[in-house]
Amino acid sequence: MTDYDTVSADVEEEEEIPEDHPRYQDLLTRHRIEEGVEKGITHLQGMHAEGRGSAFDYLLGEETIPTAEEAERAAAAHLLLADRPVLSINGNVAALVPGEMVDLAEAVDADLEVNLFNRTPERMEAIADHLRDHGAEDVKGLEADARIPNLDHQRAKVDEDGIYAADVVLVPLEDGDRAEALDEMGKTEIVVDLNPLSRSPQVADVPIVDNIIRAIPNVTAHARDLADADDDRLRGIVEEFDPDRALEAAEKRIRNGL
Ligand code: PTJ
Repeated sequence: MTDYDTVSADVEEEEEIPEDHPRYQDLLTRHRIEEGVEKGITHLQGMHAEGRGSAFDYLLGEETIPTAEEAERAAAAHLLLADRPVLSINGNVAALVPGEMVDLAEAVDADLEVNLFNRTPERMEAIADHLRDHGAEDVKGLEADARIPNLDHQRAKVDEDGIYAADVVLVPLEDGDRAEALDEMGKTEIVVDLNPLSRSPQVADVPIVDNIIRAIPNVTAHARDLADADDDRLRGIVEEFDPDRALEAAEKRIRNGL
């Protein structure tokens, strides 16, 4: 029998966390964020963000609800239809799902771009290196030769041939005004956020209310499943998806339980 009491904050390697622990996913997430902070990838504020996410995930039952699964399929269809899809990476995303983001970028032929709220050259480099260690060939965001209009903080800094020129952008884990500014630029936005009331999912074309640890592998699996689908079929999936219904269903699950 596993002695769960020995699974404490002093876990050094994630393999030490027993997979049959009832809070396995949460312990794994916490461990990756702590490690991200130690490596200079994740900002200390990322721990607060993770705490918020974790509370919502607890209320959602720590599972992918049916409307999130629909959103993940719609996201895959959007990314496959896109001419210039870009996946945006911040310090939490880099710590939690680096290899999974590289896999998704490969599955839908998207670029990866580092975009930070607490931007420093050291963190930009550390995250780009971390993504390269997980198989990324080209990492954008370091040039920062363009600006998102109507946004006066560090997240406005983007690559001209990356987020600035993208038609579809995946925006994970940020409750902020960038999503609105990207929306004003006419971009299609896919947002991953466990809080359906956050600003970013509220303006998204596809709000995915799910833990990023589950969401990204699911989007990749749908993209692989749809790899041979023609554009009409992909457009059908996109049109069938209703963002308001998805947000309502997630909020209902959080407020009322099952
Ligand atoms: O790396 P930087 O400098 O760009 O900073 C990134 C953080 C995350 C610190 C910054 O974007 C931030 O402060 O974010 P917020 O405003 O706390 O928003 C993060 C959102 O992500 C919240 O709505 C959380 O509920 C949600 N969230 C946190 N962890 C997860 C999550 N959603 C999905 N999966 C998660 N694991």
